[in-house]
Amino acid sequence: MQVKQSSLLQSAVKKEQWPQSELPELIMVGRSNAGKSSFINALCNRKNLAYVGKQPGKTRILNFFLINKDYVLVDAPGYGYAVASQKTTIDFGDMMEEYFQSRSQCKGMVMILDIRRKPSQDDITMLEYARYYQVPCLCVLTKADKVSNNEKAKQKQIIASTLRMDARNLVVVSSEKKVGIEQAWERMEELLKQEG
Ligand SMILES: Nc1nc2c(ncn2[C@@H]2O[C@H](COP(=O)(O)OP(=O)(O)OP(=O)(O)O)[C@@H](O)[C@H]2O)c(=O)[nH]1
Ligand SMILES: [Mg+2]
Repeated sequence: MQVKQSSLLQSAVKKEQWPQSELPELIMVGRSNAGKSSFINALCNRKNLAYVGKQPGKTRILNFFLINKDYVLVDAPGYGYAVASQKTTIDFGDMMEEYFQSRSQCKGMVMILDIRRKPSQDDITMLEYARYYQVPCLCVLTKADKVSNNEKAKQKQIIASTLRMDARNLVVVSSEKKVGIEQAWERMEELLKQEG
């Protein structure tokens, strides 16, 4: 997909601030530092649209991005940040449940995972939320530039089996080297164009 225009539609700390848009929307989730913001930047061919933090766990809000006036991508806060308090973790779960429950324009969840790491319990829990609310999921394995081809294939298998997902629902990308971004858009557009 050619992204001609992308902009921050809204930064929201609470539900009342979520934009009223009726455009199809995808929520991007992943543990802190997995590479969500970098992936959104790569998708939009922008350097600094979504904030790429040097310090993990910086983004504590939902950022809604408008893409070509057609779609909305939501950058969710990274979870699993080591020093996040118990309270923050609970708030995060509440926020996601609130989002899935009430955001009927949400067409899917895109989970960003660092290809080098085994998915965490938090990743599994996020997928369970989405499955519970019948939100389709796509997994994007990023930072592919950091591993060999052998390692890529091996990690893909490990990640698919840990998450109990079909390996076909995993897309391998590098936001840094702009590899796999077009394929990721294709899969994301399939989700965005679903009826209902
Ligand atoms: N080599 C390489 N580094 C990457 C890639 N994607 C992200 N990074 C790096 O990984 C770090 C974290 O990336 P972010 O995009 O900020 O991660 P995030 O998931 O948005 O993190 P939070 O907002 O803290 O949850 C940054 O230093 C990025 O430069 C990639 O494809 N390749
Ligand atoms: Mg981020």
